[in-house]
Amino acid sequence: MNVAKSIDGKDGTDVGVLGVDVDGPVATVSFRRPDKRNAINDVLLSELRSFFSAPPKEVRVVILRGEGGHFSAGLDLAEQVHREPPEVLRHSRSWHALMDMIQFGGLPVVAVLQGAVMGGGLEIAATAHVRVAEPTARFQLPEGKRGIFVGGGATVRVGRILGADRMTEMMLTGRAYLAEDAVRLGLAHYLVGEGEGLAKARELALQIADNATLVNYLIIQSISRIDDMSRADGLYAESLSAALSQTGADAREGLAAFLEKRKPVFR
Ligand code: 1HE
Repeated sequence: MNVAKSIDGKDGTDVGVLGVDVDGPVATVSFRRPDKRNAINDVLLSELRSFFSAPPKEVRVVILRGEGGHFSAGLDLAEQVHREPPEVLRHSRSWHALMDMIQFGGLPVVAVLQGAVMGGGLEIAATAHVRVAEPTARFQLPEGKRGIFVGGGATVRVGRILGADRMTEMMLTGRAYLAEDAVRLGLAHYLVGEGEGLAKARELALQIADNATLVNYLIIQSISRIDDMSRADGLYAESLSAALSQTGADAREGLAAFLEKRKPVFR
């Protein structure tokens, strides 16, 4: 099923700037504003929200990518007009809600990172559970250079990947991390050759889709949430997740398949 839409509406405004292509259990979701380096405007935000709030039932894994050689150059600066503090607060909180929806919506997300992975683009990339970088990828938080602070979740997500110290330096100097450094620092998990990102993402997505959906759900929810907990609470939450996963049909199938030397088939 391909429900991708065209980029320009009749009135000249952007509509349909998110392509969605469902192939088996994998949905490939593409930012489609290549002329604007996939800068995130309100239409794109709203289409992302629509997709992640009700993904097609058959989808078990999502691939997130940008068209035209860039993941995303971040917030659409052309849309930024002067706003009063309460409006900025609401705007930032709406990004947070969407980023949480992507990270904790229940579907594993694999991101293909090429070209600009900047500002809000890096904030979106950091919600993905698996990140594949091509050699062209440049990871940057240029907000400091634009006279603003981050507002789409970078302090929590990028800050926890890099550590507060590195993120502070990254924002103060506006430096870009290239793909090799990004893998070393954890901003990406895989480095592949130019043009190989989507194929690698698909290979990983299909592997992930083979897992039991409950186990994928627990991996996505529990590990990150336990990271926010005290040691004692984290261990208790781990036991609850184990209790949920080890008592159902998936566990019986996984165990039986191992003993029978075959590939498990999960629901
Ligand atoms: C944009 C944007 C954008 C490109 N908003 N229009 N993000 C940034 O500060 C990054 C700003 N962008 C750049 O630094 C460069 O565009 C790139 C390094 C990404 C790419 O450079 P290049 O030479 O390939 O392209 P270009 O000629 O700079 O840009 C092509 C077009 O895309 C041009 O439009 P045109 O109509 O003149 O052709 C650019 O204006 C447009 N474009 N990036 C709007 N970001 C939740 S808070 C998050 C806060 C942030 O994300 S702040 C960081 C914003």
